[in-house]
Amino acid sequence: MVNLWGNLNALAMKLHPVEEVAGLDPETFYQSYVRTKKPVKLLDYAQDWPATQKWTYDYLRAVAGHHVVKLHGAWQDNEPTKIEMPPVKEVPFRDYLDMLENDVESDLRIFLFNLFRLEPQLLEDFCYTPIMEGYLKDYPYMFFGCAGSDVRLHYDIDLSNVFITQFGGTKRITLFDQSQTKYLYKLPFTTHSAADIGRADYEKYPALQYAEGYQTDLKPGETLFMPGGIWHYIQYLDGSFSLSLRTLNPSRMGKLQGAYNVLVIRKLDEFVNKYYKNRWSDFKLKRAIEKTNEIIAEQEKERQGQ
Ligand SMILES: O=C(O)CCC(=O)C(=O)O
Ligand SMILES: [Fe+2]
Repeated sequence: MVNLWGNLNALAMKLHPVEEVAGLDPETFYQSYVRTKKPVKLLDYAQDWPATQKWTYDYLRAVAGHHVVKLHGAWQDNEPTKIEMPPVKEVPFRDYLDMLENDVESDLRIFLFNLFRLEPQLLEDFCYTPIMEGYLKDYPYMFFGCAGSDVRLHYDIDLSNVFITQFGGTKRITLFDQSQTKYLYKLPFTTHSAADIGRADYEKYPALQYAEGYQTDLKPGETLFMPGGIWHYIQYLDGSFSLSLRTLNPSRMGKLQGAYNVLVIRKLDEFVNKYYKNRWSDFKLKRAIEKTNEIIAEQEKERQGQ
């Protein structure tokens, strides 16, 4: 297991453990976690899935090793405010799986991978566990990452709920709910933070130290419920992979906001980016920093006035 980032807990952010539960009925789950938008680890969500035993690296190599896959590199190498990440190379899936199995340290990742379009028989190995309704069954996505890779702090643009089940190794997941957005240097017109919280620079991003969230190490067979709109930052401590199943945001407001983000905000960002490229990304970074620092200055003023 690698940890190239140091311990986030040692930093100023307050990070609480995520609750761990088993045996929840749908109503209790809804009332305690969906409605309140609280993350929770579901220890038995995947307990009846053949996948938890079957999806070894050998099995994936045998079933899908011949497909050519696109690998993405470190998100920091991609201009800090650019959202689209072009792949850095294409390799046979089996070669990449070798890297994961051998815990080769690298930034290389595969994200939002619908392996099931290529190999539909893999759909037999899991089910949409009926703890909640509204699964987006056309979008079962897999995420793969080498030991030492990380996923920038973001929330999912469509505001869907995510059930993320882990295979092959450990992932460290740091979460913040929407109340913390004011401390997280959100880039305007995106759902991404400008800050690299794995290597937090508190001089450039002082507000990060006020952020309060959760952190958990997700182990094989465990599932984390990430409620719609929750910020997540992910560190691959080992080469590993997971399956993310999504459900629609249960509130009408959430659905509308999600659709608006995807159809209007993202398109607008892409459009302006096309014409103004660097000026647009410089503007977004500047705004993210200014806005967050204004909030902090305001907060400090109030505190001193009390
Ligand atoms: O695990 C990963 O690599 C990213 C997962 C993620 O961001 C998601 O499921 O929304
Ligand atoms: Fe995500």
